Amino acid sequence: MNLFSVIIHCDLDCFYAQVERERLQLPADACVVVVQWKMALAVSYPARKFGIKRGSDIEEIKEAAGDKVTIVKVETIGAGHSSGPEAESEASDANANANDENSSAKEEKDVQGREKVSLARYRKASAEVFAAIFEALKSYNAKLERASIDEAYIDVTAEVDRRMRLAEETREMPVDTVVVGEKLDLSSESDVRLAYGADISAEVRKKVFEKCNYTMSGGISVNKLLAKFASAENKPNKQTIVPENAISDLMKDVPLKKLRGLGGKLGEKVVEMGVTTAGEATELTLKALIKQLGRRKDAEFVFNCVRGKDESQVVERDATKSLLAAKSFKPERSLDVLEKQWLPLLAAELTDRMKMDSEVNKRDAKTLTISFRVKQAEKKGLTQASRSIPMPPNNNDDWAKEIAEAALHLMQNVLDEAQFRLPINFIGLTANNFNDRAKPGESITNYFSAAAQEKPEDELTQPSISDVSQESINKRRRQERADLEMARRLHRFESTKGTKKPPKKVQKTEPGDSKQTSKRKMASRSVVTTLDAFFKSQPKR
Ligand code: TTP
Ligand code: CA
Ligand code: CA
Repeated sequence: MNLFSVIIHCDLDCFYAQVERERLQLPADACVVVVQWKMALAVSYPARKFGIKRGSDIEEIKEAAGDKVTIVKVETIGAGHSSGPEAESEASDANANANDENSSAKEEKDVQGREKVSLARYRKASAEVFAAIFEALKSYNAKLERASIDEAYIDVTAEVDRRMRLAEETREMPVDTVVVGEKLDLSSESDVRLAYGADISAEVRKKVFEKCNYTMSGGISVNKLLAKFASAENKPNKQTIVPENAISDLMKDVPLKKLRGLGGKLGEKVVEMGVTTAGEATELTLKALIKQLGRRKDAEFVFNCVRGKDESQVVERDATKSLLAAKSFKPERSLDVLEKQWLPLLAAELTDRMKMDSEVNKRDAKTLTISFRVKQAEKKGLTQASRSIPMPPNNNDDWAKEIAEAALHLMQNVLDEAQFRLPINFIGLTANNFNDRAKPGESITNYFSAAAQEKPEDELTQPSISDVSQESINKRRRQERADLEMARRLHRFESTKGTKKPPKKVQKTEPGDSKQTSKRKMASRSVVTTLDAFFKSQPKR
């Protein structure tokens, strides 16, 4: 294992809930729950004290916290109205909006049938966060990989090298830093490097807080796997170091499903072998793992992962590889309904996002893919089908219409094939295979774009279908135009970045607002270490 790498993983705390708290100008300690179709998606940390979790039902939420909690519905687009920022759901109405006793289950179902969720608000917030992260890192030689809408890996190895060479300052560990294990081993170069990493992590988190008022948690370790694990250890608004000497102790009790890559089917297959923690899994031989998992590659991945080993690199990845507009709905037997209602809505959403993406990321999608779940004639259940064509050019106002028509045509072709037929209960329109117009060095601006590789936004829903109004599409467009303007402003701001030298004296950093800092005690196995004297005596490299 390369113990000289320093990797930071940062992840926003209760991201959508923080976005809504800021939008509604609520205090830092507000209990905010963001719900989608009556189920909690994001829960602020104060609200979690009432036992509210992701997945909690809206009735449970009200029962647990009554009027102490602000429930905000995820914005939707579709028929009749938009619950977007320009609609009525502003601060004072936010509670009424979701707490309205008259909104019966049936009405909710109807809304699901007409509308789809829109993550535009959170994408925009994500762009602002990444702009702040860039600002914090701009004069450093750091690699950044955007891992999702609210998290990133940063390889700061080179910057740590530089700081170690310059180390003259007296410094302390950032205040909100937790070290897993006894303490940092000050005679180990790897640990010293992590301490420098903790400084950088604190700087990044502080910048995000100053610019966006969002708290973010950080993990600092020698690889991505451990950094990701660490960032989740002491949420919210803390950063956690996993030093080398703590790895084996740490892995002993870690549930397999908490490790990156083992949360899903692969992890389940390992659990089938009678182990539940990473420590237990270290007893499994590579041979046994190959036998159980089939592929040597998977077995090796698991073998290393449970030992805290991860060779994967931070890949400088900026913009998302594809843009997706998707909707799940009640199985639909009429192509007419799909043609009139869902395709225009999805095509409008996709073209709006492509226009914004084109401006910000200086690229154009070459391929349009339509994917949908369709019935297989011979078998029970639905199966995924997808077809791609060259993206229709954006040369007139009917771009969305052309895309909807092209998608319909592709869908008809599939339905003409003997093995497929209606119904369909999911449609996704994807723009991918981008043609890059950016000049070298411009890729930094890519971060102002939408979220990373996206999943269908409302896969879990089973609504029915009715009319889609042009008005709500127009409203959505107005909002996207405002978003685009914001992205442009951010772009202008970023393009003026200078080559400021880093400050000589590293300040003690205090990211975040103490009001919002968790009162939760640090884990008993963790201590905060002062490195004052140590850094003074470090040999120069
Ligand atoms: P997470 O980072 O998983 O969670 P979180 O930010 O809400 O909370 P934490 O402090 O524990 O990190 O997800 C980021 C956002 O993505 C979250 O606010 C809501 C959204 N999300 C979904 O919409 N569906 C999901 O299944 C998950 C996991 C997240
Ligand atoms: Ca998060
Ligand atoms: Ca996350």
